[in-house]
Amino acid sequence: MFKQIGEILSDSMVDQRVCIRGWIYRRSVVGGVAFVRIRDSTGVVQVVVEESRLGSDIVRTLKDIGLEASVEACGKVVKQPRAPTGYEIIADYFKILGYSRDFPIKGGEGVEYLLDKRHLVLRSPRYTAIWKIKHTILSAGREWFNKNGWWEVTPPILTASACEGGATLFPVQYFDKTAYLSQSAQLYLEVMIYSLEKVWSLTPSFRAEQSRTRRHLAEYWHLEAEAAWYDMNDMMKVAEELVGYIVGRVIDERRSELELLNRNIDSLKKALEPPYPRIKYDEAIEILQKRGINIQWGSDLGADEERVLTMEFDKPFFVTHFPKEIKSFYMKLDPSNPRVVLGFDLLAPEGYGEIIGGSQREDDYETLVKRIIENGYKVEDYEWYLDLRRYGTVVHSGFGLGIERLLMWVAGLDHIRDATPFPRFRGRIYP
Ligand code: NSS
Repeated sequence: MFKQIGEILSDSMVDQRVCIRGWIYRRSVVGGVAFVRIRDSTGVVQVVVEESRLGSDIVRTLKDIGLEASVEACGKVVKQPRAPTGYEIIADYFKILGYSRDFPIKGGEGVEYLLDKRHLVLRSPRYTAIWKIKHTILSAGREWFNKNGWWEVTPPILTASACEGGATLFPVQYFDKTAYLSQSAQLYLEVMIYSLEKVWSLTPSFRAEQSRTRRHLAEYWHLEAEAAWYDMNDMMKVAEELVGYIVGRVIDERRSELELLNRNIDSLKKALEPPYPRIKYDEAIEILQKRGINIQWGSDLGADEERVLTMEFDKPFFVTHFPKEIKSFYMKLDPSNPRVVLGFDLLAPEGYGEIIGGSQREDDYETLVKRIIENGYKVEDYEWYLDLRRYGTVVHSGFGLGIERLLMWVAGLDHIRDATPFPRFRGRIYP
């Protein structure tokens, strides 16, 4: 019966009669012959429709029809070096299933228009390649945790308190109260380690980011891990092994998609070899100052600063020991220098910057209460979280990996909106 296009693009199919179905991706009509490129989820093949075989009606229809009409076709496979994917089908049967008139994307449209037409744009081979790479990233991430003895858990999305600061919280009407969409599962994962010790989750996270940037979404997929008994270094090892494993799986399984996106695979391969370099925030500031960036100790590293730092490394690298003022309340203060926290970011090379944020958690009750107050939160909102320090506190650490950030780097995308089918930003929630 019907074959997928990917299956027929091979020498072993030459001279066989096959049937395919899909959508018209490109077409041209020269004299009495239509050259119709058809795509499905697996590839593109050229189908040759000749007036002399199939009549003039179908060729005339193909001349006028819009792109993206759905069709089915049968015919013999021939090798054709001049055809875009090396083979073509000489049709003995061709049928239009779903008409398309004046398909609204012709090339050269602006960003906002294309976002309005996102439901149609997503079909292009470029996006198809991106979704497949994302699939493999998700599958490899899950597999890494499952193979290494971690438990998957299901934290809530409707939450009562902030994890990553009040400024980016999305309030929602929750019966007669206000609740918030989760920014991170972390605080709930911290609860779960007292039951399962090593836990992970994959959930949507929400950030009401006020400005639109290349690397911020209002809704993104968050892969998070938390483990009892792990200190910061133990957790950084988890992060680098996880990332190395995911990148390895993508290179093995998604090579043709990476090639379609013109991704330099040799640069990506450098990430296959953990350990990744580690520098302290202090060194990061020194490097930036040497490179002529006007930044003082105590300032946060933004996208621009991170980009400069990534030029120093050809694989992912960690920045650690940030000033406590620029990091979250739950990060453990470094006992040897309590001005800084035992926190780490993992930055992707080639200009990409932060893909993971993590830390050892403050496990001391008194210090944590002080940190909650210092950060302007109400202690009563965190009583349940403080209970974890009252009843059998342990050393523990965790991190969160932004799936779209990782995908941006792995696939070599310029903008995070291309890393998710339906991007959400301030001012836009369509479609
Ligand atoms: O704010 S993070 O740096 N850290 C946390 O949320 C911790 N509570 C995670 C944890 O320890 N369990 O966010 C983690 C990652 C960050 O490195 C990015 O890769 C991604 O989440 N992230 C985002 N991706 C896309 N858009 C936005 N707005 C965004 N914010 C964070």
